[in-house]
Amino acid sequence: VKHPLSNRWTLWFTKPASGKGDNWNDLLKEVITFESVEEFWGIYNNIATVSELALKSDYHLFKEGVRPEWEDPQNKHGGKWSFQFKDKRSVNIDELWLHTMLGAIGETLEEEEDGEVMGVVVNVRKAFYRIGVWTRTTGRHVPGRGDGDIAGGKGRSAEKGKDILMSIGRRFKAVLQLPPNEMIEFSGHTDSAHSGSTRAKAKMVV
Ligand code: M7G
Repeated sequence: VKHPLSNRWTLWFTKPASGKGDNWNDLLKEVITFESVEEFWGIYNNIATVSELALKSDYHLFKEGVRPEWEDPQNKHGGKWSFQFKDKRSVNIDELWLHTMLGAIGETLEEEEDGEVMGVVVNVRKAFYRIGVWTRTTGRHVPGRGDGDIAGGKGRSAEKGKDILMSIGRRFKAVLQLPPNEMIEFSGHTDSAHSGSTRAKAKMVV
């Protein structure tokens, strides 16, 4: 008996750069797509855990058809909630990443109709582990679009869009077992690239 998931998910891996010539696209590899709980565990039990990965590795778990990149059409108006665990030795990163993946594939990071969660990511870096949840929108008006049109659409008001993102942030923070005084941050994928002075940043914390 297989228990189907609400969506099909694809696991991606970023392997550490070996030389200076390596670019992002050479390093990002599609691993496997699955559609059931049983397939998920079969894969999980046969791949390296996060704590076993080399520095500069990433795992990305995204809805099938969405590349784990800012440039993907379904990500380009979006952003991410993320947190950096700077005390790498004291955090159980394997458990937190597993719970983050289960939140994604079990669709418990959002209400079903929200359709905001595109994927989840873990980065292994020298100074920290970072876990993030990528969302389809930033809850922000996009200049040049119609009035009331929020990045990524669905005809939501800006207020409603922000509420949905804040709700995802609160759920994600609970999954990461963070105390109230530790904040997770939301940032739009394009904020760093072109943050015009007239445009307010969609920075949120929870
Ligand atoms: P990171 O892994 O998000 O954070 O980005 P880090 O700086 O803490 O390691 C590292 C680098 O990977 C970026 O500066 C980009 O060169 C590249 N990179 C990461 N992402 C998520 C993307 C992406 O979506 N598209 C492209 N083109 N490059 C990316």
